[in-house]
Amino acid sequence: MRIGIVCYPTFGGSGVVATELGLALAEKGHVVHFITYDRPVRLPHALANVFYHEVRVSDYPLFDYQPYELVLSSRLVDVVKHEKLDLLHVHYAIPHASAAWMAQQILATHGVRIPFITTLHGTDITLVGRDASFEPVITFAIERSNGVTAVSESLKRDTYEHFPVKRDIRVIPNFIRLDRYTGLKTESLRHRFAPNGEKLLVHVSNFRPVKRVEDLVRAFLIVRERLPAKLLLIGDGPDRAKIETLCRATDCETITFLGKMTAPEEVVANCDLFMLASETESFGLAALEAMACGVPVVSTNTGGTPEVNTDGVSGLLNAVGDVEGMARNAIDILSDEGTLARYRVGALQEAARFNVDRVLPLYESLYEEVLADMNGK
Ligand code: GMT
Repeated sequence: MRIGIVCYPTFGGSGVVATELGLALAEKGHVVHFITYDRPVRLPHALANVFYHEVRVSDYPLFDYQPYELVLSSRLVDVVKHEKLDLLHVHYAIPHASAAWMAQQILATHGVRIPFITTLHGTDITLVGRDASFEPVITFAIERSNGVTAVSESLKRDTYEHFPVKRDIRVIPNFIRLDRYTGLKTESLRHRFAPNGEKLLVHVSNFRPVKRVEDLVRAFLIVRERLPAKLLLIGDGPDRAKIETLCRATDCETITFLGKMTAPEEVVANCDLFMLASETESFGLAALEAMACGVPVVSTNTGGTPEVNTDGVSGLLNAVGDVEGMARNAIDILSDEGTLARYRVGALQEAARFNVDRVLPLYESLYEEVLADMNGK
């Protein structure tokens, strides 16, 4: 099959999943064309069956806002026609689903029929999408997509709750390639960050308000009172300066900011516990990546997170904002080596539910169904 993938090329989970999906499809012999405004951060160069098309928006002085969606639609028309694509798969509804619909309509006038699938990732529905100014377009684009998937049961429920959508939405969870997360332990990294055998806690995110990074830092400060521990913060975003100020005021010795990383798992795999304090999280890919490294997770119990982090097996869950509870759970896991070892095994075992070999066929079947529908079979 010849597939076009549209996604955000940044560090966000939706772009990571879209990239990994494209790579896995290419490995199985499909031809994959990424159509994005920048090269996806996790997309390696020069791979068989993988192509990249940049969507370049010119900076005309007339526009206060550049018409990205129109340029994307035009690029999709061009790539679909010239690369003879069979199907488009767009990740994140805004504005990719409506851009794909427009491209589909234009292509029809050229005698080209192509279906598009929209994967809803989370904030396109739960945060950005709930903005009333987007609602009519998102509802329309979801209804007109030839297939729609959501990354968790929770996100599927949220979509029906917040949008007047009637159509079927299929849950296909995010996935990881388990083999990519093995063999990443290095003594040198532990020695660098925890030279005296401290427990290493870690968090990865885009430091947006929805991640409530302050909660997990405050939980860590309680943990540190009870056992020798360090906290590594990976990623960057709008709340980083605020969190840095908090850390400087309380403790700069045990908290380290590592900034954005293209392969955070190289650090995460050497840690003892992953912390996620999000207000809402449709899935929690960063938590799944930690579990795939055999690192247990203390997270909030919001959105789709409980579908990923199984309470009492791969980690422990708390209500949003329950800082003391998060600290208590972290201490429970970390203060006994037997308990930590049990959670490590549990994390790996639960991560295996989301291995690529289980999830990729779900996308491939959907592609086949959608193509058969379009061809009237
Ligand atoms: O978490 C973000 O703010 C980024 C966003 C994205 O589009 O990359 O993440 C969403 O999609 C991820 C991949 O499906 C999910 O793992 C995240 O849980 C989801 N984020 C939220 O729901 C807040």
